[in-house]
Amino acid sequence: MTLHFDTLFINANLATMNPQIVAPYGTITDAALGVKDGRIAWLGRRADIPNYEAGKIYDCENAWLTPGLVDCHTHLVFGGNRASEFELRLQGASYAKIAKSGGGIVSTVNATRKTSKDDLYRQAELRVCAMGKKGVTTIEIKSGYGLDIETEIKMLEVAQMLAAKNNMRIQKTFLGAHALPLEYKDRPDAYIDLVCHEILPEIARRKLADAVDGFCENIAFSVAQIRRVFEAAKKHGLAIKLHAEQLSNQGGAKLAAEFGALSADHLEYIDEAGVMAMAKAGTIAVLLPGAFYYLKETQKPPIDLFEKHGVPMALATDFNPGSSPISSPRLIMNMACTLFGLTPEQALTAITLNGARALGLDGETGSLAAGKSADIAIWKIQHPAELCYWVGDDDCHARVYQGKFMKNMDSKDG
Ligand code: DI6
Ligand code: FE
Repeated sequence: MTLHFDTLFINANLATMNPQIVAPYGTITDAALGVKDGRIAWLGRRADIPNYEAGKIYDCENAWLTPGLVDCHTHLVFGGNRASEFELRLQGASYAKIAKSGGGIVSTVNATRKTSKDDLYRQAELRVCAMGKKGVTTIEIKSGYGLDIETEIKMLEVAQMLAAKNNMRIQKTFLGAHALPLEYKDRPDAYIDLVCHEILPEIARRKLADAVDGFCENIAFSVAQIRRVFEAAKKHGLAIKLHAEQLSNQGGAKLAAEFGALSADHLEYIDEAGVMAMAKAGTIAVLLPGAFYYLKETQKPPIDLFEKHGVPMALATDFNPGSSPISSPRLIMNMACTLFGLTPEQALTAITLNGARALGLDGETGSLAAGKSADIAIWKIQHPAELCYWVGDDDCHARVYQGKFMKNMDSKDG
């Protein structure tokens, strides 16, 4: 039998992140990987390759191939920026205090409402391109800086346009319950009505979202209010995610688990009962050390409890203009190790396989395995731990998305 490949990568080291391969990182050294019709058709030791014909052969010169990185939690479509709030926070104002005095998320809502769709697109496209250079092949983008029907739709349409044009898989999440817009001041339940009865159904009708998210926090929405949003999401067949226990323990993670959420995110203040509920429901813990660092938080998420109860951990940038203006997944991996105590192998698993699980995409991407989409990042390193070790110089050498090869133009090597 002869295998036919469009492209065969040779002289590669594979960090497959496939849990069925027992070596650390699911490593296969002296490997080859064949791609056909955008999917991984074969991978293994080069010596074991069967008869094949290949349209192209790419010599990796001993580079490491990892799954394309999955950034499973971002807010990267937004207008304006919040550098002035950064200055205020450096002078001692807290994130919660700024939010309560009308700044924070609501100030980005004002800017996003005012920004045209084309301008939002242009700004977001630069961010997506920068992430592509850093080895990302899948990005989740949330709405939530509109908080009215027009702007929520505008944001999700921008996310959709980004997907079509940028060789990037984009998952869209509707985050209507992110903050209370000024026009609903002191009427949170009326705003939740608007989300559940008008905005969410219209977004579902237009197929603009894969999932629904909310911000369950004392500066945002209560468990009872988020419950109503989740009920509406269920009714429209949308997956569920939640910003939970970021600044206090509200019991959001338990609620998310009750609704079979794909993920609960942040989780600094989660307790053991919340972790156990997530374990039972198969809900992924998405850790966001960028926001923890940027807000100078001190309470860390309970990594030991996630490990004890077998809750898989994912990692993401949380790229947003307020609490995490950070577009580097590798900086986030470093922070996960230095601040939260993950091992480099856990960090890479978290931003590949478990990131895909947090989006319900692990059948499609997140590890190097035959049958999955050929989403690959190619790195000129000697060992995968270097992905967490170096800080600052974090571009990949080349990237493959659905079998399409893209070399980083400013890559220093050959
Ligand atoms: N938590 C976050 O980390 C982002 N949203 C949220 O609910 C921050 C959003 C922002 O500050 O603009
Ligand atoms: Fe967030």
